[in-house]
Amino acid sequence: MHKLSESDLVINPDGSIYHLNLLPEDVAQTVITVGDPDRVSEISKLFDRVELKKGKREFITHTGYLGDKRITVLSTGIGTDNIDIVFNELDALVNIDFKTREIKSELTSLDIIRIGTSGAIQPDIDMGTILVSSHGLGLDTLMKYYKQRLSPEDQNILDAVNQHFADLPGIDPYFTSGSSKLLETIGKGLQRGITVTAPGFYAPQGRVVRAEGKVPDLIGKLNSFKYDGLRITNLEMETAGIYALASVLGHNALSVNAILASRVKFEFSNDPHAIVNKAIELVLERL
Ligand code: R1P
Repeated sequence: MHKLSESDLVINPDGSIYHLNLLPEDVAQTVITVGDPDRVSEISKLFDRVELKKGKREFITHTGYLGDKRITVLSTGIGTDNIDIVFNELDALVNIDFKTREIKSELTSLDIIRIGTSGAIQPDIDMGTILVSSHGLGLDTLMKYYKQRLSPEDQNILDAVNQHFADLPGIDPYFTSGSSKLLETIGKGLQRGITVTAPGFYAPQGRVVRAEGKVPDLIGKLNSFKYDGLRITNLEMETAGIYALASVLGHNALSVNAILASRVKFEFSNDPHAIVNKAIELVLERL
């Protein structure tokens, strides 16, 4: 069996994984990820019992129980560079034996649900909508570094995206479906669509403040894509990385988006907390 080196898998002197600062027994089979570290306690305060609170940098973790169900809620911070760390370390915590540094013979699939904020890019999607990502389309470069195997259907959709994006030089997206199991349970009856994951918040999402963007009409380009009833519905900064790495590592992932803004009507909610709380309550009820 291959033994992972001390520099490939960094374990702290207390036996915890390098960035997340967690021990293998700290992680539940159901994991909720959020971008904002303050959102962790907004979720765990709804648990019946919290058994553990740990953290390091932007990675705050609370594990507890909702009834009999053990749940871990963990903040990732912003962006797919953080998703790279969180997903590799979560996977290591459940699928690598930290004593022998070998991959376990029986692998665990976690159920991982992102609850995050997002902006709509279709005019019929109102602020306050809770939308699940049927797929993630990544405009960042994370998946340039991992081998990904796409289903034939996902490959067809990605081919159509590439054709649609042919006049956007330098943008070479990756594409992954969400977990069909979680879409049918937690995502049941909710609005769905392809979520675009951007490598930034301003020009990479078509915003203009002072620095001039160089992709003309990015939002128009994204919201005019159509494939067999599918369309791009919203923009944020983690979903595609979550879906792609979950699929590479064999975990089930779903992204639940609290729509705080309309990027086509140029509106931003005056009560973002209420929308995020609605998404949290909906997910916890369905777990
Ligand atoms: C940008 O403001 C952040 O908000 C969204 C984006 O994906 C990005 O992380 O998600 P969170 O509310 O989960 O942080």
